[in-house]
Amino acid sequence: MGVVNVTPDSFSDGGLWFDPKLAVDHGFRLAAEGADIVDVGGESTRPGAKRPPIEEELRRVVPVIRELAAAGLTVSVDTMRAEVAEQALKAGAHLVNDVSGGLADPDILRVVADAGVPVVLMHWRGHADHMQQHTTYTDVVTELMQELRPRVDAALAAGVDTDRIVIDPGLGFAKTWDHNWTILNRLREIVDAGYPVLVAASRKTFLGELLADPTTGERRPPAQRDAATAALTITSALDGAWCIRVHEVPANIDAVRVAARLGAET
Ligand code: PMM
Repeated sequence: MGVVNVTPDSFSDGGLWFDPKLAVDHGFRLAAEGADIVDVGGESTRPGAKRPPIEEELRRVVPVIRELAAAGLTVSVDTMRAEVAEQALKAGAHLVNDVSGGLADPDILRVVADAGVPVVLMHWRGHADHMQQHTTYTDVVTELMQELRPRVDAALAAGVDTDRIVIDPGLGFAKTWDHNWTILNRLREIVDAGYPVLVAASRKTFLGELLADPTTGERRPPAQRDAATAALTITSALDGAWCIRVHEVPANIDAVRVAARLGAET
């Protein structure tokens, strides 16, 4: 899954694809490079981010989705709002990626059920302006799974088919950097729950911190975290992830192919 952030303020590529024409071109590029799904989002979820008004989110994503879907791409909409999901699906989106797992706007699950499309339910404990105040866990993997299960149940209760549900541990969302590493180390436990798993480690801050300059201590900038992202793509694919969400496709496609070949030996 390749990421198109139609936002002025995403941590990973803030503002680069804010112009709709550039966003569309970027979506085509990601698909040409091999992304099976292009994920279009209009709300930055970086820690501390303020939410855009709904009209602004619609204005950002709907035209981009319409154009990419009309050209035959498989498009997902990265939104927490039912109305945005509904308009995105009308514009041709095929999948809803809700980082709140249906918690921010529960009506989104009805929209997904009515449309008969797949949904990504991510583990989430609150909006970006306060999520890093909710990073207390005794056992992060056990607890995130305990908190995801009711989200899956809510989706099923809304009428979403069980085979259209994808789960996501939500790296960086109400997680410390250490939590992210623990989750990635124990990804198989999440895969073992039986739902397809999406992993989105791409360019996240815990990688910038790991790769900080040893002399200055300066964090590695987001655009220089792609090799580390690809390394995690290999481990995640080997652990059984269904989808890897990334900003930069070519190295990650190669990583998936390496993992597939290694996996074929076992
Ligand atoms: N992370 C971001 C945005 N959308 N969607 C899912 N399913 N999982 C994630 O971890 C996730 C997401 C963070 O921002 P980015 O678009 O700049 O990567």
